[in-house]
Amino acid sequence: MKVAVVGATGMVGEVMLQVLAERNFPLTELIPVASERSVGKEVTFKEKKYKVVGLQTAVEMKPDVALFSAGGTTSLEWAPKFAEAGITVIDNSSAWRMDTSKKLIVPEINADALTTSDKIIANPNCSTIQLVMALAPLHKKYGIKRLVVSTYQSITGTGVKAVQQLENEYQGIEGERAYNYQIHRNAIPQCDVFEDNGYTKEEMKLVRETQKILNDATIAVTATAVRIPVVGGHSEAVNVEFNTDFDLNEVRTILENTPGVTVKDNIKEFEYPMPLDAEGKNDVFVGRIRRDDSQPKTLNLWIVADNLRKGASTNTIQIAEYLVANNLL
Ligand code: A2P
Ligand code: 11C
Repeated sequence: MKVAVVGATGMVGEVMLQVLAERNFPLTELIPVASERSVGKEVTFKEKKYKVVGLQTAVEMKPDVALFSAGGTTSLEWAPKFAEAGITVIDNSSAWRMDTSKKLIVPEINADALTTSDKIIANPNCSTIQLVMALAPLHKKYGIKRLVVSTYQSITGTGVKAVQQLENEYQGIEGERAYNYQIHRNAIPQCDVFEDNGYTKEEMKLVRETQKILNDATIAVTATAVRIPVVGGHSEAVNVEFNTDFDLNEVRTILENTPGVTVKDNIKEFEYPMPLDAEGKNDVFVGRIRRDDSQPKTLNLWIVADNLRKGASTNTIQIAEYLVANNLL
């Protein structure tokens, strides 16, 4: 497999290289791609150095698959050019996710929808992936009626500039800002831009992408997405109202038996998921599993995952692994 990583010098791109190496992806040639600013720079993969190339050169090198994480504008312009050249694109930006002709894939949930005609495949947003990983098996069993999601999101979701902003603020250095406000010692109730309805784009991704992945537009979702000065992953407080009642022990068993989900829920020992522990791991962690006593058929959960791993790189690479395993490239 000849693999291009578009955005190889970015936060997600770097983790993609790590995950490709760790999972021993059947890769014969790596093509690291970034903006013209980075052409000629070197990236290291499995102790070998590779020179970064530009997008046009990458198309001409005809990789089998291109893993895109270089922002929506780059994806909108370049994913179709790769696809026209016969290269399958797995895109981590928000550019194609809600396009009705494109599939939005979390392999554990809906990879069986993929066929050889899917040349641009969308990877969902990080906060959606960890949410649906925990909810899909429960939806299957009890049917979700309504979800209330509150997120506590890592600055790594914004990229290198935000990590630099926090570091500068921590050290008391003036510098360029990724956010409108100081993030150090703060919580900013804005992730991504505002839409006309008063919600942020990140909040609406949680609504629309969840319905698309679970293939059920009747699920009501409302969300508040908040940026906090944390690095290791995104956390979510989730309130789920089901159509049918559940047994709490059965909910635990379902989650414990879900591939890619780890239940960490032992309050006697103060065990619950936290971004510090999730960092660098591919699983989605679920804890604080309890009934919402204020209304029937309703559950509260706390869900944490490394947003650069399962929220981005790992999910993208799992899609690529599925395509290889099922001869879909
Ligand atoms: P570069 O390092 O050359 O700017 P992050 O989100 O962590 O900031 O990373 C964004 C990634 O997307 C980087 O690898 C960046 O490359 C890449 N990128 C940004 N703009 C473009 C572009 N116009 N063409 C190709 N790659 C781009
Ligand atoms: C965040 N979810 O943490 C974002 C990062 O739509 O792919 C990725 C943005 C996206 O703010």
